[in-house]
Amino acid sequence: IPDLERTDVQGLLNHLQDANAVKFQWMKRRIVQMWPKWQAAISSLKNKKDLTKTVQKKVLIHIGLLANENKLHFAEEAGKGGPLGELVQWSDVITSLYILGHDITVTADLAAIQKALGNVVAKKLCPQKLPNDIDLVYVDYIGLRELNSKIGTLLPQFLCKLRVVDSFGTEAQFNFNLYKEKIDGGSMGAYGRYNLNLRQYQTMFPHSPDNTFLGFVVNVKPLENTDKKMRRKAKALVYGKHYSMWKDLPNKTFLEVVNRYLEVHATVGGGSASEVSSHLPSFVINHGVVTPMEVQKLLNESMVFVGLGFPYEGPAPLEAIANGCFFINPKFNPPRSRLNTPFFKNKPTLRLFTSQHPYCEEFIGKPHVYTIDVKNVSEVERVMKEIMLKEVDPYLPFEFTHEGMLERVNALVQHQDFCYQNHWPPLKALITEKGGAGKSCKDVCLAKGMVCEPEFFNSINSRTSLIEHGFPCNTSRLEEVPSLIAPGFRPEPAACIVQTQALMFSCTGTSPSTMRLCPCRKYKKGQVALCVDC
Ligand code: U2F
Repeated sequence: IPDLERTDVQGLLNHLQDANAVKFQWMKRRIVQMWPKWQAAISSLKNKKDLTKTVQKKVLIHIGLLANENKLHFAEEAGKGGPLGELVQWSDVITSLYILGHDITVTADLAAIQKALGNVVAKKLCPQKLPNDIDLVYVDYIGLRELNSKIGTLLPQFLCKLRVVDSFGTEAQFNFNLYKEKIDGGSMGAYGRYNLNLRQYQTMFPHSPDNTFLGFVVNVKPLENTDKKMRRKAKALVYGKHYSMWKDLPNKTFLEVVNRYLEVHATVGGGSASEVSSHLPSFVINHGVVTPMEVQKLLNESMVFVGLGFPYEGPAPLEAIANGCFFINPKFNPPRSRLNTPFFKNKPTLRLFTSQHPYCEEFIGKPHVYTIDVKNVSEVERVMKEIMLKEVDPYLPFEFTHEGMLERVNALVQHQDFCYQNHWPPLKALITEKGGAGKSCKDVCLAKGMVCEPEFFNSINSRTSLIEHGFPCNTSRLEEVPSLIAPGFRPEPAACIVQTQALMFSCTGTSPSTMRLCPCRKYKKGQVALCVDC
């Protein structure tokens, strides 16, 4: 039975202990600051859903990126312009699991996780003694690699319990360890090849339907009328909290255009004041890296939040839109990916980034988001003129609210089970669609207002199913192969393709000559990870 009466934040903070007090400092502050919102969200969810029937899970959480603080400096850099997206997500995942009443253990060093795992024998997990009372293990790629190399090869009974928190997503060809074809881009080295169910990779945004959208939450302060007036006083806030994000900008002219209309503010750190300011145009009013509360205040006073092209897919643009700003989202043409961009070179995905923030581009769009080529000064000028004449209301998709996250995490923890192959979402949600040649199932489903649901691939993976959906498979040759585009039909020479390797099912796989049969499902409005009746 879950403990659903956790009203005291101290109970959660007690779980975040480490000899190095800095490790959890930023996360603890976020948790304390958001605690009243979490409390309101769980009360609201309890009114809508009977949570007393849910099952309490024993959950181990290992934050690998903090366990390597001496090399990676995530915690130390948190207040100096270093990456915070990951700390945002970990804080929110931990808080969700705690508030939903689960029995959690949080570790951020190798010795601590070894202890938490219990029966670890001389660098190897002893199969007979595997701690079988642990239901779920949340870890990141860094932690997973470390477990594997320092503790020993992970056993199937343990692997199926993993949930790998993975910002940018992992595709089938990077996960299946016997994938034979050459993959363009960088190495496979650091990531991938774990043969997990792809839905065990849990992402920050709903960008990879093969994986699970886990998410995070966005802080909103309701706008007062006076704020709206202040906004007219016209500030722009630039998205870029480390001077390195400004240093390599090919062209800062567009900021000059913005500055013709608005005062340009920023929160940039990463070095001494003189080092930082040497990389900023002189008209930029720099506040230095500030606390999340101060970011929110600046956003409340700003009219527009301006992307520089990096960082990719962070939380900040959602915060800006939720606090009533327009977001100028730099468009990438050609799109960026592991084929042409060092940042993505070794990431386990071939996903194409058509802008700095694809979620804002695809899921939010106008009137909140302007995805434009910022090198094109006249386009920036046109957009600024348009923005100056407009008002926009704050907007936050439900899936990024505290309640939205609790609803989603609750559903995932209760229903996803990769050890006993529990089938979820239920098959009744399956809607099968035929795709045109060269189209991925992600695109085929999206074009019909749905999402690709990998859980259902198995149910449509047969000659019979291909025939039922109009492919001439009673007369064509049958190819039974491991394939990223199965099930599907290739007209020339005519062949029906059926999958023989479940780890190769892929929502994103395409071939110019093949039409795919796709497992789609509808989703709850504002909560893409869930379907209406599941
Ligand atoms: C992304 O990580 P970032 O940390 O660079 O993402 P941001 O969108 O900049 O913001 C993270 C948080 O930092 C806060 C802001 C956000 O909640 O309110 N913040 C702050 O506290 N003080 C400031 O002065 C400015 C911002 C992404 F999330 C990661 O997954 C990627 O690894 C990384 C690189 O692409 O980008």
